[in-house]
Amino acid sequence: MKPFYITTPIYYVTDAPHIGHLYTSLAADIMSRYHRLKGDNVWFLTGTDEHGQKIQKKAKENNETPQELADRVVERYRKAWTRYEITYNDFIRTTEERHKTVVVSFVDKLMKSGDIYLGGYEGWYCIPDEAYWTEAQLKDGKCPDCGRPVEWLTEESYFFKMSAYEKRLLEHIEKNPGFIQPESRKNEVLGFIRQGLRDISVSRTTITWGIPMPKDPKATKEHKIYVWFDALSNYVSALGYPNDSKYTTFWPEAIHIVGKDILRFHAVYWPTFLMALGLPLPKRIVAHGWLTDGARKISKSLGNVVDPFALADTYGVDGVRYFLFREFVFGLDGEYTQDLVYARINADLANDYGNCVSRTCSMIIKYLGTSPVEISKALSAHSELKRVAQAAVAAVDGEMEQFAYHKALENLWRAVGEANRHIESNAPWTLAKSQKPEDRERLIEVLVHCREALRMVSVILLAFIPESARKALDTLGGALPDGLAAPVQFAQWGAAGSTMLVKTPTPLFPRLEVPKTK
Ligand code: ME8
Repeated sequence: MKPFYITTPIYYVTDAPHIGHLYTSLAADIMSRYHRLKGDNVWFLTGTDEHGQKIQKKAKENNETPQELADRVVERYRKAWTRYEITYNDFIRTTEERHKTVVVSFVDKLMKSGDIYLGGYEGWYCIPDEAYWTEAQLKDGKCPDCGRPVEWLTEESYFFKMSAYEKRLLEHIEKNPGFIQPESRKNEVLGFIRQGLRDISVSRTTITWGIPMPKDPKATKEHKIYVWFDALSNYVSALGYPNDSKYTTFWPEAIHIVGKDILRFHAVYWPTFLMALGLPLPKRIVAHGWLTDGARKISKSLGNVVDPFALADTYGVDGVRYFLFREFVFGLDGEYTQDLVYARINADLANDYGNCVSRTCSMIIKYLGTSPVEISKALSAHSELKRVAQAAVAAVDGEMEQFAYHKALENLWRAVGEANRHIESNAPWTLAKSQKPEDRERLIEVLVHCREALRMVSVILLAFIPESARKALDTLGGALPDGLAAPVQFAQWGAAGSTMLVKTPTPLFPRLEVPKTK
């Protein structure tokens, strides 16, 4: 079995998840499910980022400890992922011992090799404001916020020698064209590196909520490890680095899915940390765009968040899963509006797909009887629908390899559209009235082809809309047999054999009532 390792960012526990977090986690879930269908050995990691100033500050505002805040919010994430049937294999929290030990061992190693060194952070400081300013930010040599005098401050800090890895990182990106995806984002990263990498501060003396730096007699203050160094290490610590076989199996296959906001941390900081540690780099880093509202990123701080639970209540889990990956191009920003969700669900899911499954099964029951029928002959006949369905399913793998979820779905819907046309143009209800044997044969052929095309499409849809696809397959008499090594092969024409135990359909996606806007 081919190992396949996919990760989401670990989310901050400052607040409950919103539609943006959901989007990334669903992307990883769909990809995981698709690779399981292919028979790969999948490891899907998600989790939460629980240290740092943001969390410390938020906990203080709430009058709770950072750990209490983390323990409370992590449950919101877990519940949301359960609601959306997100099939992660592991959930890491950075406050867990298994993680902290690895982070400390990494820092220790880099201190010994000299890649992390003690230095000073220098800058202007406004004591009343506790704020650092650069020379350029000062106003007439004074604090730009309060106008009071500033002092030159040197704060002790540990630095990571990122500058030493600039050339190697550039070479790696150039030699491995698929390392950063999509291409446009890769160019942004290259542009950033070419401006020159500077050593970065990897410790903080001003915060208490973090992993302590290893003891160092040279340090005059207590340092906590910089939250990004801590957080990025989760992808390795969660695999049980260094001794667990999960690490050796999965790490070389790692694919990180991230939002474009945190690409630099993943495509510059993380690879240089790994180079310094002498560890292999992840295979791919795939950055997606933002879901926006009025062209502004949807985020808690902008106050325009959309709650995953409310979405599921209104549109259904599979409605949301489908919408997000059919409507938007992974990699580009996507403007979220309610109207788009209603339109997609009603047109594509209720009308095109759900209705086609329903009418096909009803007609099979009505005209062909529910007993198994001899269908091999019908299956071997040619039709445009057969051609389109086979082409659609064959194209999916290439699209998924490119993380082009929308194209995979677009292809599958071509087959669904063709099935609907096949029904309209052959009018099975007319054929059923005829007494001619060739019309009877044609009737069987038309319905068998529709059922087969829908069955094939539904096998792939198990990755996208799992519950509905399972229900559709069951109705179509094509439930996935247990124990298939690579279930995706069941999406081949004729793979379900020549019996067809179709069931009375119930609506897969009831049409949603679109609220009237004023
Ligand atoms: O950055 N559209 O956590 P975070 C699409 N802890 N995706 C969005 C989004 C939006 N409007 N808003 C958020 C952190 N996301 C760090 C990560 S990883 C080692 C540490 C998604 O809670 C997107 O994946 O701020 C983005 O990168 C992530 O949530 C940021 O989550």
